[in-house]
Amino acid sequence: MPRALISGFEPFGGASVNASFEAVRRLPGRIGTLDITTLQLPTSYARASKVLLDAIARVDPVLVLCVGEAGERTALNIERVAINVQDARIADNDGAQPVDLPIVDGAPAAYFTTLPVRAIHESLAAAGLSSAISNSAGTFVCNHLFYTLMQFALTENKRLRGGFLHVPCWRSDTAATPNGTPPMILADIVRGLTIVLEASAATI
Ligand code: PCA
Repeated sequence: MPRALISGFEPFGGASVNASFEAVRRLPGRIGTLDITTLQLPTSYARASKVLLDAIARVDPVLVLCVGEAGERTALNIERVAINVQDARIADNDGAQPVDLPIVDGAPAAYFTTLPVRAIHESLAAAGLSSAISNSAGTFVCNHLFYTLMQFALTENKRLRGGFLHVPCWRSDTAATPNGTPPMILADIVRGLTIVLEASAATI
């Protein structure tokens, strides 16, 4: 059975939970024909990619979906492109705050995802979920991880499909938005992940 590796992040920036891992850890062990392995990553420029690449070596997946929380976004954002920039507005969980630095010196400016962004967006919208194709994963740890994943996939493991999904903020304890309602309930974020994986598996 083909294996998929799905990662979420630990909380960062003083938050007590991270919607990405809250959703990822609720995925079933099997989705369609995919065998699912989940992983929590540190919100750390220095450590996140290493933990992911080690897990890829261990699990040997055909598909890797990394998921992160983007507090200001209200829709599921399937990311089209990762850029070779680290530029942090806040410190990561190790206290690192790089400014205007490349991720890999001399490497390409950007890599595209190898997931079918349009088909994923259309599947999410057809299921009634708020969705968008995003052309920027930012310049914080999520973009760094996404860039490292795509560089690995495109240069060292060409049968591996990879991509990144940003999900809205969700918190069980406090109101996530000024009017007190989170932009998306957790069950819908989990349903969205399942749909992203099904749409991605259809192209493998
Ligand atoms: N979101 C951050 C890093 C960890 C996460 O969940 C980001 O968008 O870069």
